[in-house]
Amino acid sequence: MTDEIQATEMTDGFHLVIDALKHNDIDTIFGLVGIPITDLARLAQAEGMRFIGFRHEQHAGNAAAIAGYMTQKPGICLTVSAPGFLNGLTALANATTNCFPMILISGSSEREIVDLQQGDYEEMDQLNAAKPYAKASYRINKAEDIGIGIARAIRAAVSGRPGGVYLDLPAQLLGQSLDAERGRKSLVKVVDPVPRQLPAPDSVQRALDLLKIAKRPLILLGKGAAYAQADADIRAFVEQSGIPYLPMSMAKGLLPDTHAQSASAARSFVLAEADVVVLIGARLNWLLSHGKGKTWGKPKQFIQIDISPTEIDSNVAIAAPLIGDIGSCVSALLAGIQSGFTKPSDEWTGAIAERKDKNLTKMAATLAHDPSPMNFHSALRAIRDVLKTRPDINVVNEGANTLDYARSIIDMYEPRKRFDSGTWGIMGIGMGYAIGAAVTSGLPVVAIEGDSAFGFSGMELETICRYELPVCTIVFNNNGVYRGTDVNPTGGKDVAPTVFVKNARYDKMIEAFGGIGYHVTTPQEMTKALQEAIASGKPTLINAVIDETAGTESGRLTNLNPQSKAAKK
Ligand code: ADP
Ligand code: TPW
Repeated sequence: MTDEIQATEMTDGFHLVIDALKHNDIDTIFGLVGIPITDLARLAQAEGMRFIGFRHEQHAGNAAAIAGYMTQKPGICLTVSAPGFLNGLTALANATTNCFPMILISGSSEREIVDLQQGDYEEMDQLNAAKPYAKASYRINKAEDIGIGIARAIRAAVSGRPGGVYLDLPAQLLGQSLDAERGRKSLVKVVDPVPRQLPAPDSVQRALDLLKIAKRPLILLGKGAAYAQADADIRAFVEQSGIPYLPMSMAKGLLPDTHAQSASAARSFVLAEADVVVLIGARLNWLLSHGKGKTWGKPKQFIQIDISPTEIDSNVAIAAPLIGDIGSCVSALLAGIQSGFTKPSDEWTGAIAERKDKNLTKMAATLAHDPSPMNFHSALRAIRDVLKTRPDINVVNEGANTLDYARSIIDMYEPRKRFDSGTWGIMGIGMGYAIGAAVTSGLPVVAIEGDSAFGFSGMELETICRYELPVCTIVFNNNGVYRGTDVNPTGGKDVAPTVFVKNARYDKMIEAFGGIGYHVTTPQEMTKALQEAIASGKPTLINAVIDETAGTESGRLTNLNPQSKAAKK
């Protein structure tokens, strides 16, 4: 009798997907339901996972990506087929570009109909569409392969250089049934998903030899260094070597921005003057002027630590590549300097300190102004002073001027607390990252958003309110993209391409969903509103009225605009 019952116990694709995720300690899915995955979301919740439902898949994907960055575990985004998948694909591509581990799981329509292009509901060849934008793409066709398929997706997302993985789940797979015992046995727990990768000893020696002859060394920390969670070794290497360092935007807080060796306030000077630069998890892409040109001034040699061998020599020749995981590479360098290293000369550190003092004094004077209407600086000064008292708070930041000014004015004190437009300079990460960060950390989030940037994901305020997340969104409202003063040269009825509705009240948007809105026009009001918002632990939005003339076109990227490039020729 017992044997008979056991023999008929069955499972199906839906259950196996959830079982396989849980078997690998994945406890949260970010997504948006519909055919064929609604029951998958329901089941996830019924089985004790968290399902966070969004209003648009791109933001669910961004939440998954940032969760992956914060935890080294792949964030999961679940979508329906074709349009839902495509909405999620932007986030997948952004995750791959930024080296964040995530898995986009999309339901898909019937293969035989899709492949013959017979016009199925939401028909699309999703697997091939995903391939160019993902680190890896897989489809599972048989229920007994779900265990291995999910294991493969997890390992692909987090091992080596992390990235976005696409996993295609055809509707018929989810409905397939399988003997429960066979199903259980088919699950795979990924062993050592992020293995250490030790650098070769001769590579370490080459790097140390170069570092030891450097006269004006500089360490550059990128978000790969923050991702690696090798915080103590990185700090020890910086402090014991005495080498000044520069954090890239998302590496801010890896060491507190107030650290004596931070050269952020003398950025242009150190980039131009350094003779040996140690890149730790930072690519020499556009954000670093490709490692050449005026920004980099005097000739220099690079030591580059990266897990991806093909990153080396991508833009300029690298004198000493160090391939391995950042923790292992940095601890090897640390051991090397502990057996003999002369700290950089007073001449070098003194020159940096002098520049820093000069620039910080200048910045303090700019920040001290109290213009009316409020500008980016005075608003950010108020925010900076409140955030100083809460170093545990996550900061999300996007926009043009809002991004550029906040990055330099808001100090970070703890690692992996700052999430921004990143490698693509993408707008639209705001609410997705904010939700992902709040859900993952259980701590408050302050999202500092240009009004244009906010618009890309603004509807997710409802998601924030629905899950009662402690997210305070600050909209820097200057009536448009970059600023609000452009005019239509024809004098016609349409406003200029960069201009929005004047004096919009974004605070009223959150009130529609039961959140708390604030409308502020002075730094004093900003301070009070932000303090209250954080203390409340509730979903809040501060509509901050910023001088509509204050912004510059493309913030600090004006030089990348084709018209300004052409003007220089
Ligand atoms: P940033 O934008 O802050 O300059 P990038 O995203 O350009 O940083 O660079 C991150 C780099 O870090 C990538 O080249 C990636 O391969 C590397 N990376 C990510 N994780 C690790 C790790 N655990 N160990 C070594 N390198 C890593
Ligand atoms: C997906 C182009 C770069 S910055 C920006 C846009 C539209 C908005 C700037 O205005 P905002 O900020 O947010 O009001 P501020 O402080 O200057 O007033 N679409 C995508 N990504 C990008 N980067 C753009 C468009 C862009």
